[in-house]
Amino acid sequence: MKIERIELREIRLPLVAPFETSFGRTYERNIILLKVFSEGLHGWGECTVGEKPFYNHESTNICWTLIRDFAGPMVLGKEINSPEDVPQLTKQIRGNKMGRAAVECAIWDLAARQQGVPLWQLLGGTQETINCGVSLGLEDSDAAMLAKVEKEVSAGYQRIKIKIKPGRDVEMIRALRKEYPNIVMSVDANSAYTLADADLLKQLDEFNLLMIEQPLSYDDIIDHATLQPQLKTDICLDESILSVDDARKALQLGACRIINVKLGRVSGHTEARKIQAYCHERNIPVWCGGMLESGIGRAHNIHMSTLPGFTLPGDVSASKRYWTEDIITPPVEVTPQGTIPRPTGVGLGYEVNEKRIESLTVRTEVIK
Ligand code: OSB
Ligand code: MG
Repeated sequence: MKIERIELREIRLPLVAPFETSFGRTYERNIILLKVFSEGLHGWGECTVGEKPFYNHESTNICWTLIRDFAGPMVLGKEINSPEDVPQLTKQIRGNKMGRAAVECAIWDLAARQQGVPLWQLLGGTQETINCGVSLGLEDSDAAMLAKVEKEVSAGYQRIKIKIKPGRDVEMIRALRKEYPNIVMSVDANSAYTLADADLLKQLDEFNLLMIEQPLSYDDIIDHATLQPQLKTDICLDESILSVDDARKALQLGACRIINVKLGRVSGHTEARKIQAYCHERNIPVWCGGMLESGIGRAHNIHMSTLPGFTLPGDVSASKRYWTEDIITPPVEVTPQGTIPRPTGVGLGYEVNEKRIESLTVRTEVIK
């Protein structure tokens, strides 16, 4: 196939509730969507970048420029035999993986539509349902955190992840564990600590957590390798893992025992599959992280999560937790068992609500 045209658009989508991590609070999303065209068919991608460069170095505006001026033009008009060729076409770009991933993911959807199969099938997915957890943003009081835990446990989610930051960590988790001693619980620090906090982090061991996600710097592997042997709790790396090479190095050094896979962070489905394969061969559990995606990014996450080895519950949860109305129909729904069945339709397997997208659009650009 040859990509004939790429429609870029930015939509503004308010969250149903603010989402707070150690790096800040998000009230509404500004999301870049891509529609790629070839031979009368199209595919959809979503750029999973944040509005501000606080999770990683990328931002919505940075990615807009990156896709428009570089990643988009690099794939236009090129002979693409498989979506796995795309990383090769954009590899001259250093970093900026979320921008590159958005283009690659849209081409995966297009390729699945061309072949008339669901995306999970093209990716090699084997699981009929995926396991779902939730990621709970910080609230000022423990009572408010408890109310959120209560709601999601009753909804059936298999794992509850709590955001932590200095000052909102050990005592908050103690309060939550007191009420919920037996649920599967994890914490995510989004790089809010340093090795000087090792003693504090060790105190989390008493709460029988499934994992502690990214305690130390967003670009670190070495210090995590110093920390992991001091903890009983498994460390899971998120921010630090940008490629299968990073995953290999982190595991070789003993910096973590679990890996969170995010399509944007690792530059798309091709690299995500390499990480999944590397970990699966070694019995290292992986799970799919989330970036407050709209329905298109969420659907890509669901397809990826059907791959073997995605056994731990991911951060892929129901659309209604984020949006009053999603941009896909039907919205993503989670069963009372905390699972999402894999879609049966061609490509992403959800209908994209273009009318709604149009009404949310704040800018557009066509690359051809
Ligand atoms: O670290 O997993 C993270 C959201 C934005 C940036 C980073 C992270 C998150 C989440 C939310 O935890 C996951 C989701 O519900 O989409
Ligand atoms: Mg994380």
